[in-house]
Amino acid sequence: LPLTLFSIWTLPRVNNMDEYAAFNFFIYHPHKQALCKSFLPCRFNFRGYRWVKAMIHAINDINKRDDILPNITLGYQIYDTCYTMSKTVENSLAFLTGQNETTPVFRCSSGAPLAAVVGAGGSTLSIASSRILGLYYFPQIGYASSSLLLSDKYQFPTYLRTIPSDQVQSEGMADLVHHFGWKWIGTIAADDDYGKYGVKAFKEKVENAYTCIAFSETIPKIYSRAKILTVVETVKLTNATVIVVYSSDIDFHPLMEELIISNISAKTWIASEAWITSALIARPEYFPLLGGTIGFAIKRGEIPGLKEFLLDLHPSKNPDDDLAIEFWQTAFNCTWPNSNVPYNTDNRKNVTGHENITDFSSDQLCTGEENLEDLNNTYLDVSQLRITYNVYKAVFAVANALELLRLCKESGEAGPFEPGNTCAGIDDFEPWQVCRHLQIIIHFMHFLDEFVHIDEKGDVYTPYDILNWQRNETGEINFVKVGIFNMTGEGNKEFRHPRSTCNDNCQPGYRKGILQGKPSCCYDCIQCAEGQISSITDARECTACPEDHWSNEQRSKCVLKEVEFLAYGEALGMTLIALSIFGVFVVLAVTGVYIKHRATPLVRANDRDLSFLIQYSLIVTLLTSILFIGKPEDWSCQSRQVTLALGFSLCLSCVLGKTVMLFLTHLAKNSKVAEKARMSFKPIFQKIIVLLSVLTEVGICTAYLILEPPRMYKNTQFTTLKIIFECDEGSIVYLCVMFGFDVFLAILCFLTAIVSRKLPNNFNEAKFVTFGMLVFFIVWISFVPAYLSTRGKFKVAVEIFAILASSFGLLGCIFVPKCYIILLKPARNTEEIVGGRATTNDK
Ligand code: TCR
Repeated sequence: LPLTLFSIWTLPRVNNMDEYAAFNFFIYHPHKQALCKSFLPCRFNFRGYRWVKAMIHAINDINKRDDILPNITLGYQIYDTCYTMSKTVENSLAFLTGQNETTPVFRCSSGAPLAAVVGAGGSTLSIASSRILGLYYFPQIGYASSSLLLSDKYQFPTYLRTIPSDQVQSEGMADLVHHFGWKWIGTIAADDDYGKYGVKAFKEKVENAYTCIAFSETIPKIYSRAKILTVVETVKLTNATVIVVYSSDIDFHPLMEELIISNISAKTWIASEAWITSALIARPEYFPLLGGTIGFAIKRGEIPGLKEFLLDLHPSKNPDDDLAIEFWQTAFNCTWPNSNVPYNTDNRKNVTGHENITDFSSDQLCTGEENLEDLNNTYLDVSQLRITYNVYKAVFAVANALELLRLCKESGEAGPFEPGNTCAGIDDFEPWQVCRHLQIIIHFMHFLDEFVHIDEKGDVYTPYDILNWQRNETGEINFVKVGIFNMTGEGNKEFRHPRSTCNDNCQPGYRKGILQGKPSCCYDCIQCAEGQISSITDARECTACPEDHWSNEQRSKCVLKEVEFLAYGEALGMTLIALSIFGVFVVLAVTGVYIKHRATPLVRANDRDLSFLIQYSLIVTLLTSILFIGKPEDWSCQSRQVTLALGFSLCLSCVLGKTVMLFLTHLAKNSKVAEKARMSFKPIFQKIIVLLSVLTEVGICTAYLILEPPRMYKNTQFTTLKIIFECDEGSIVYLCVMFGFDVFLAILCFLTAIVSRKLPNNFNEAKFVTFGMLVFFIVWISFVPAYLSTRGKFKVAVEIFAILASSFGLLGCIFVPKCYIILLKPARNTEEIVGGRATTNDK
């Protein structure tokens, strides 16, 4: 009992298949040389031999035993597969035929030698036939089988073809997908060597970091509605809008029917060569679904005289031509009389179960008068000769090879066959010899106008047309050539441009966020954080804006931050300036009054010069408020606080000069010593107080400006959206000392004034100074919390407000009452009332 085929020889892996195939072509001869031995590096496989020995041993054991298979002896045959496909198939045949060597005759019934096989159609069929034909080195030329598998010359040594391998088409599809930026693609493949390997090659080419496969479905080879419906469901649910279909029209059709029923639309279909121009699919009723389909078609060709030949068909020409009769019956829906060709039943139509079986067993008999030219079907349509043209080419290739073979003998030159450079004769040749000639011819065959080149793998390479389905005015589908794919990637770019992505792209301002467990084409879009931007779609990350920039609201651009400061132009700034100028005019008015009435007792009392100085200092303080407005600069930052402090120190020291005088007067009422002191207190001393105070303040200010001066500062911390221009005060300590000195003067003023407030002389000057000081304190005490709690330009406004308020306070309390008397109550402006003694100093 022969058990199995065993391998005891193996072939080491060959890296370069081409070399291998070429080698194979030259020396293989099935009858003279065992294939196995022609492979040079054939080594004995000890492991395999151990397996063989184990089997023999097991059989021997079983034969010896009585408890199993008593009285029966097992036998065996061992075949060497050489670890090769062809040897395995051959051995299987040998095993089944019971002969040691399978010996085909390569002759047809008439005795004529067989030359070659053209076909089969589909890849799966070609593969099956090629396994056997290859075994005997029988030439085979395919015209439509485009599966990549057939390029494998190890498995299919004698297979050549006139259609390019799907490798090219898949590459073209991938290019197309990349060209349009589609990122999320669905694939549907027929369940055969064409669909599966085509899609596989497509996937390998198309998939990258940005392009993913949304789904991969297969159309069953044997009709199953349930399976088709799952495909339909997938198509319905997917958000991929581009779907690649690698299938023959016949396999695709049932799916098409279901897709139409389920009303799917808004998909872009990418058609493989097998259905792009198929009349079965390109039907107006499918247009809502398939409109706009883009697909690849092999080059079109013209076959001279084909149309006439096609028309030259009539069943009466040859009563044995069953195919012609069947054609006629189907085309004209009639029955050919006196023939046993069955009525045609179109099984395709009812496979989906949606259409009733169309039975063509028409009662009508064919008359033979039917006119072929009236027929409007694909048979007569010679406008899209693509596969047809390939068939034509294939036949020509065989004929040319045979011609070469014939010439070889007749020319008497050295032939290609070893040993001895012999030739074969046209009436006596071996298949492998035809093969060899085919190999030669096909490398440089001029066919019609075209140069056909078939490479070592038996593949031709022709450019593909890129076709687009468009509907013409009459509602028919036109295959519009929109481009060419010829591996150099040049294509036509005038397509409409549908999108196909797993999710919407991330807009600028967003970045991609990984979704756990999903393909890389499905992602989240996460908005960039504030201050960060992404300016492109589908950015991987956000970038931070430079320091003085900030992200806009969409986070797509960095924009200059808004700058904030109290500007001259704005309402608040203008109001404050107006107030300060107004104050200056009031002071000037007071000065005017004082100058005009400079000789009157009231003005002369308690040192007129000090009064003028106070007015002057008030002008200074009022005007410094203007320094606070406008865009801060180093100089304005440095001058504003210092000027203010100096202004106040001048003002307050002058007031102090006055109140010290009043204070002494007050004391003098009660003690002789004080009286003496007051008498000796010359007006010059008042000025000395002023001078000393101002000099002290100048000293502090100078130190401040030299050691740690204020500077302009762009504050970005407080808010991210704005840059606040403000002054960095430098040293807080100096600042405090500077203003502290003013406060110290103010307190002295206040104290001396409050003590002497009851003095009647000098028109209650002490009382008004007390009020003035109170106003001053209230303003500046309330200033502190207000200042600390505001930000940006309002902080500055608060300070200006305090300056203006305190200046107006002093102005109002010290000068307004006096002006009132000077101008309106001159009667009271006399020595007696003003206070004689106090005024003595002025003389
Ligand atoms: N290769 C397919 C069969 C096929 C076909 C066609 C069938 C092709 N083009 C056109 C009918 C019409 C391409 C295969 O199976 O390899």
